[in-house]
Amino acid sequence: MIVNRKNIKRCVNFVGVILFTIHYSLYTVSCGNLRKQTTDESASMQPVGPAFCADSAYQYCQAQCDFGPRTMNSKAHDGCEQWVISKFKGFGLDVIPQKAVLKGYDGTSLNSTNIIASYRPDLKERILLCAHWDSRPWADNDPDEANHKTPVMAANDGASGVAVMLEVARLISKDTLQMGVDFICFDAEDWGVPQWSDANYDGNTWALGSQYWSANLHKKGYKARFGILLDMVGGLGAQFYKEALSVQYASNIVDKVWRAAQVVGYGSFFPTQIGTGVTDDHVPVNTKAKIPTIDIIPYYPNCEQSSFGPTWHTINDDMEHIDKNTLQAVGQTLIQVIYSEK
Ligand code: AHN
Ligand code: ZN
Repeated sequence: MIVNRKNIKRCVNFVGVILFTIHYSLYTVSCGNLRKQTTDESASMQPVGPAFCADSAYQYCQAQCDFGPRTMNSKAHDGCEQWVISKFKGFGLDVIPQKAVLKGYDGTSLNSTNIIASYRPDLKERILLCAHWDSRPWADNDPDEANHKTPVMAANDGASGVAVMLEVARLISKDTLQMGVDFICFDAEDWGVPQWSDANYDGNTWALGSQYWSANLHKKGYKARFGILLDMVGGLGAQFYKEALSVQYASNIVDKVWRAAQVVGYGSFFPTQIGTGVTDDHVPVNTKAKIPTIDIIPYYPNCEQSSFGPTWHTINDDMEHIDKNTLQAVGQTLIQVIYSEK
């Protein structure tokens, strides 16, 4: 076997999974079984809440990809929109589709829908989870230039975040939490100026859906205690270093989430070092909506293709490169954060 960096990472993941399985077998029998609950103050120091089911999240990822690339103004985009809405509604959540026609970097009109799904909309105390659901229309970072105008399947860069949110929604819908949770699927995140374009680079050409929502909240005066953005949370070999802007805007939330990852046994996926800062959906949510929000996004310090990983904006961002272990690490960490919040 050729030992390259990928293989080493696989081995590291594998050891992590074994340790996790031993640790978790104390609490769970299989996906779907509730683990021990505690009521005392030490609750957040030990695993709490249901077992996140990565098989289920993986299926939600696959289901989105089965529509094809969900690029703006496409049939696949419309089909997936209806599917995501019906899934959240099926879990008993209130869903608001927020429609807007947004302008792309070249003036193209983008028919956009932010999908907002609310668990216990009656409660004032709320947590916000978010991810983008659109696919990049161009694989402009592909090693082969011939692919630079081919749409990206976006299994990781799009579907994975929504998949993890759907699995969290499915699990919490079976409980009566004393905390509201909002799930926002932002549209039109990935229409930023392509590398092959002559247009001037402008950071504001990304994250169009979240910019719109932040300036036009779905409910007047909407507030959340904090927000967590999920971006590319299913990639093989992913590690989530602390994203630099998250540390700047909401360091206490970063600490809370990274600690939760440790408690559930996934600290190896969440190094405590700081990675790069990323222009992403959490920026307008912080600066415009004023909700302290962090970004869980991978950082590959040694990857030549991209610091977001080898498949970023390439035609290889497909289900073949999704790892259930990564989905599990992020999903269980979120469950820990949600069930620890009082
Ligand atoms: C920049 O490349 C500046 N931001 C990337 C945000 C992004 C794109 N996330 C996923 N796709
Ligand atoms: Zn992208």
